[in-house]
Amino acid sequence: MTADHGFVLALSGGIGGAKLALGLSRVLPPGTLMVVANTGDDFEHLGLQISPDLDTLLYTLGGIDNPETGWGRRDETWTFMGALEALGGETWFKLGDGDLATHVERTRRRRAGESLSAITDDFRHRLRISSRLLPMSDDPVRTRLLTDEGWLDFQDYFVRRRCAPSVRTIVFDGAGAARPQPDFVAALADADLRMVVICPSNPLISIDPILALEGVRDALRACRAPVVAVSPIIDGRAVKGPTAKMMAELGMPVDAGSVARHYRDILDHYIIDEADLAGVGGLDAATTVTRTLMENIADREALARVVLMAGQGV
Ligand code: GDP
Ligand code: FO1
Repeated sequence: MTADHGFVLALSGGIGGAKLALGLSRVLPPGTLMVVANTGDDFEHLGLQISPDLDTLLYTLGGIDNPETGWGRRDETWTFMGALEALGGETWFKLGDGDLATHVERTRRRRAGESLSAITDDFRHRLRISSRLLPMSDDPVRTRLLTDEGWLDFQDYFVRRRCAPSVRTIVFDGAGAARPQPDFVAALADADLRMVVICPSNPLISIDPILALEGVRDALRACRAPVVAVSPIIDGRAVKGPTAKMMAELGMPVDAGSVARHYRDILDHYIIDEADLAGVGGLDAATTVTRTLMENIADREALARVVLMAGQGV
């Protein structure tokens, strides 16, 4: 991946990460953003291969995301789910009619032997997305959680049990054997790489699976380009989802500094919200304080610009 002014690599989970990825894609020259997505949330459901974070990024970058849920497609219809329910099928994981097409086509092409990367690349071209979008690996990695209710697969914990169980341990099954996506690895060593952005995603279940892949943490440490992270914690709370609850259950202080310490060995620059200024003393990384809540497109673009400036200043 080349461009006159180099390119930016973003590591992302789903909903929070996709907000900043969209901002970056809108302020960078076309074709100069590469987004690497967590696939630890992927699972097989109703015989279909579901990749929630990749799809959230595809729909968000493609401008067809659902602004109410953050996942799934805009203007969705639910005929399939209704018909499935009438037949007594499983309905705890909601698949809209348009979204269903993504899973059916992905599953067909995976069974025909295509890699997840190749399918994702084709999908993003068809959605006219100029940024590259890669799964962190083409090999299966499955996030599982040890909770007070025993071991749970990720979507059983997240969607079926609505993150209610208390988390004791998180594992990424397969991460030790999974090969990081080759273009991702090459990007980390590319002289044209301007910076790595860790999006404001859940560090424990969205970013850690990417960092758990063989060689990724070392490559980030060795990488000449600066690593800039944005805090997913604002005013000591998560904007959405279980990040704060999980941090507390795993014994981490629930504040923005705690996330920076989690990335301590790879982080050059940390971006925190104005509301968290008091809680981030003593960090090794340079710090920028700004508004980090992304409520609209202008917020996403403004934060993206701050991130890019921070990366230049390291
Ligand atoms: P998931 O995979 O769908 O759970 O999404 P991510 O892991 O990518 O993002 C979840 C995180 O995004 C949560 O910790 C939220 O606090 C964070 N988040 C969501 N919206 C915003 C926002 O506007 N600003 C910041 N700074 N964080 C956000
Ligand atoms: N999240 C939910 O909370 N409930 C759902 O019914 C649900 C369905 C769903 C369907 C497709 C898809 O790509 C994502 C979906 N999500 C749903 C999001 C969830 O799977 C994500 O893993 C989490 O948001 C964490 O990334």
